Amino acid sequence: MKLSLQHVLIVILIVVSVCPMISADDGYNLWMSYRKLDDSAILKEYKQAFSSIVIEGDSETLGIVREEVKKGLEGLLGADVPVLSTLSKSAALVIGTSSQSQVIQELNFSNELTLLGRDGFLIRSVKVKGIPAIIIAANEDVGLLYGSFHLLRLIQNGQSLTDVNIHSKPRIQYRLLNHWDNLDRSVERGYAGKSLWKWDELPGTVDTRYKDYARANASLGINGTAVNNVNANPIFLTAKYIAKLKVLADVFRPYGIKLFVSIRFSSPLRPASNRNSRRGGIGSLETADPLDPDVRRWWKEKIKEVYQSIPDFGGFLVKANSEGMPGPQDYNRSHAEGANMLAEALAPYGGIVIWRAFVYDADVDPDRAKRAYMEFVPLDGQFHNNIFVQSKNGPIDFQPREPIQPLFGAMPKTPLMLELQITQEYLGHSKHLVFLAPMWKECLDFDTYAKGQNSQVSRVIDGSLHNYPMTGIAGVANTGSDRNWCGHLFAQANWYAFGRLAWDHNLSSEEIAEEWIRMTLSRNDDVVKTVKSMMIGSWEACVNYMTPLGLHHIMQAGFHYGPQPSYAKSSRLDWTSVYYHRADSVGLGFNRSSSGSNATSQYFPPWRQRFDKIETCPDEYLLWFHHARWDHKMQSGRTLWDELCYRYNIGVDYVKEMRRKWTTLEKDIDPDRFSHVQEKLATQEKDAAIWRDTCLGYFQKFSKMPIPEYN
Ligand code: GCV
Repeated sequence: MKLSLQHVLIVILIVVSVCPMISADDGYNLWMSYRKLDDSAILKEYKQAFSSIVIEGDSETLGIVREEVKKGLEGLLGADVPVLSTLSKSAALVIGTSSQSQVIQELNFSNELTLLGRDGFLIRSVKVKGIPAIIIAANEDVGLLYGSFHLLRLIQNGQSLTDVNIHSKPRIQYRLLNHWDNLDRSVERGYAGKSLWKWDELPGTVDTRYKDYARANASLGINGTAVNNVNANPIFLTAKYIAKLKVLADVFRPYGIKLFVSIRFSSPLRPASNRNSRRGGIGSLETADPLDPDVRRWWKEKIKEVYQSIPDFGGFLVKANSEGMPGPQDYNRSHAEGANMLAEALAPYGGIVIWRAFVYDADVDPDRAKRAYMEFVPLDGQFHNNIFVQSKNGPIDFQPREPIQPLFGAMPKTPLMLELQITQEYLGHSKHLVFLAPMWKECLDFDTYAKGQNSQVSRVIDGSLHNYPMTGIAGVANTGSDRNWCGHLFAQANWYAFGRLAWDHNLSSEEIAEEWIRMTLSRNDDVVKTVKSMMIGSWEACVNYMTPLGLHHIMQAGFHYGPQPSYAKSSRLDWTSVYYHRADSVGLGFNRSSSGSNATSQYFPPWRQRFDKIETCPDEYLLWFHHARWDHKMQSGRTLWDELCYRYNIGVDYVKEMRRKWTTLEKDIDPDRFSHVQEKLATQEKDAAIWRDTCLGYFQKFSKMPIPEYN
């Protein structure tokens, strides 16, 4: 069939006009949809300020900057904004480093720039030969990239740029995502579809999504990613896979992102006969003993091979002697000896080791919460200086609420990297709306008292407390191949919040939520207010309907979604629920005080005493540290039993209220995203009630008390 030019034009017109409608609201663009601003006064200000963009210099990163700023400004202003290489006569946005841009050089910001390091940037309104300009200046191109995203964020949030003067640099050096992605594209604890990485297509086919992923991370300042599961398959270090990793590293590089790999400690060994085994390797050695010369040689050669393909390779993430993974203790060597062997081999290339402290060997202590501290604190000072010990925020395992892991503050000679979980393994997967910034802030702001008052966890991990030679934070990613990346639209806010806090842990949850809402959903003040009010209390609500008052680890075995407080039979006692809640006719909770496991002694005073005494222990952690009587008087004046019932109920009520609030936004949110969230909230409400009813029904068998009327 022959098509006339007219037909072709009609088809093109239809496609062009329909496509944006389909793709505009599917969540793919995350917080970077750059919808046109509607406030006419601010629009006028921006239009005047940005009649053109001037970028001097050339590099792959600058190419990205050019494209992003043009796309962003044109979308937001709804006008053409030309990119020029020199300043014309009208106001412009000028972007450059002093080494590549004459305008920036002449402005002579060198003193200020030296304070901003490799990643920092300056955004300032100035006059260049009488012409008003807003400049983004940095020492490196990647700083310009971060600065450009920041400027676009300010504009998306409608902030006035008159007399703008911003200096920004990250408080933490390594800001990483950790993917628990497997070779077969399944994602351990992933709830957003398959893994983004298409290993069977690489290195030949490069999915365009890799770039979009890198762009999203760069927009937040995330500068590294460990692409595979910590329950690592050693195959990632074979030549075949190094070639695939190289392609990813090449895509990520201009976005300022370094590639890291999770390794299996036993990689030098022969492959295991059972493919599903967590032991075995890809080599031909009989041992993986870190002090064995052949083993050390094996790693040196392997690391050399990696760096030949990926010269800026970040390093290794290691889960060793944990949950069946091999490690140095298999050869009677310490974690430090194992980590040091790898660190020595990586050091000549500038690579680092991230050694996880997520260990809970039952032989160390009967209380799981104490084990990591007991294994790692004695090793402080024994790790090479290119090693991080990476620890989860709490002593157990990313539970809805945990007190902080007492390692923070207790290892002054070892850089500790904080590991947070963005994916909602224990917080309702991608079915529940739970904004995690308040949880992470609670951890970051917690004062450990390691060196007296003002020894917050944030100061441990940003290095200011102990002068660490390097600093880091990692988030277990919640991304997948779902069109909207994270499964739940609101789970995007957790990726966003992680990145923003990694850059600046002083930001408040409210600020972060507000930015995200304005950039993603709506700039209407009433909508912003309503959505923010839903998000801010959603974590506390989830704690209430799942594990209030310090309860923990009472979820469905394996799947980790619904409740299963009755779970009592497992190959390991510390995988059951009854081990943790210890409900009996007297009361509820795990006695970790000095009359119990004495985990309270791992904290610095005054927390040690405060947690230890039931009278002074905060209600939030009561059942974490104490076996409290059912009639124990809580701070509210209620008995423990009544308070438990109350908390479960207010948790569920919060979800009901979120659902009601969301319904009021029907006319303000596009239909696709509106109904997507509405359906999720309905599921959340139903499942929150299941949590409440199951847990209260179960605990009532012990308390033998009536469930009070609740309004
Ligand atoms: C990657 C918990 C999770 C596991 C995870 C482990 C870890 O046990 O349930 O899926 O394994 O933590 O952090 O290593």
